[in-house]
Amino acid sequence: MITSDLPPIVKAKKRVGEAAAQQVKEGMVVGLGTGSTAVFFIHALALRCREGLKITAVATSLQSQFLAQQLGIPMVQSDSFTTLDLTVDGADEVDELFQIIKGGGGALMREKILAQSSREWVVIIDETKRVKALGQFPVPVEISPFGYASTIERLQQRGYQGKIRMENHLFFVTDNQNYIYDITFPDPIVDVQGKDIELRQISGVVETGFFYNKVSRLMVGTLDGQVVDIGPV
Ligand code: A5P
Repeated sequence: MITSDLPPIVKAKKRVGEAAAQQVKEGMVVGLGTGSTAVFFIHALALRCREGLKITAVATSLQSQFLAQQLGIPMVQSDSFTTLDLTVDGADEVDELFQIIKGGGGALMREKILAQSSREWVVIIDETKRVKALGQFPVPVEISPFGYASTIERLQQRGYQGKIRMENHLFFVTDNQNYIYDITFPDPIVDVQGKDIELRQISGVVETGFFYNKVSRLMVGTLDGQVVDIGPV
C-alpha cells in the first residue's frame, strides 16, 4: 500500500498506532486492542518482533488474535493470563475527563477485561474521537441472548432507547456469544458512571461500552500529521 495515498484520518490512525508500538519494551506481556487503529499498532508491533523484540501478547478479540498470529506475534493462552504490562487499544469517543465509549467493533467485554488487568492502558485515537461530552456515538451494551427481548424491554423502560446490532440481516454475535444493544442518547451524557452502574444492575446486561478511571495515557494522531501524547493522566 502506498501510504501517501491514504486519507488523512487513516494516516493519523497509522501514525498513532506505530508510535504506540514504540512504548512496548522487551519481555512485556502486551494486550492487543481491536479496531482499525489497533490494527496499525499490531502491524507495527509485529515488525518490532521480527526485528528481535521478545514479548508475548493477549488479544481483545478473535479478529486481533488471528491477525497477531498471522503476523507471528507470540500469544499467551487467553484463559491463563493474570496481569499484563501494557494494553494498547482504540476508542470510539474520549471526553475531556478521559471517559470513553468503546465497543464499536463489539469487543467491549474482552477490551474491559484487558484494561482492568493491565498495569498501563494506553488509548490510541485519531483526533476526531475527542469530544467535549460523550454521547454522539451510540453506547454498546453486551446482553445475554437468553431473555434478550425482556432485557431490552427493561432497558427501554428505564429510558435507554436503542437497537439490537445486526450484521448481514442476522443478530451480531460477540466473541462471547452474546448480542449487542446500541443505546442512542438524545443529549450529551452527564453522569457516565451513574449510567454505567444503572445499566449493570439490569440482569441480562453483561457489559457496557463505558470505560472510565482506566486510561494511563492517551495518544492522539492529528490530521496535520502529529502524534500528541497526553499523559500519563
Ligand atoms: C472495538 O470493539 C472498539 O472498542 C474499538 O476499539 C473502537 O471501536 C475503535 O475502533 P477504530 O480504531 O476502528 O475507530
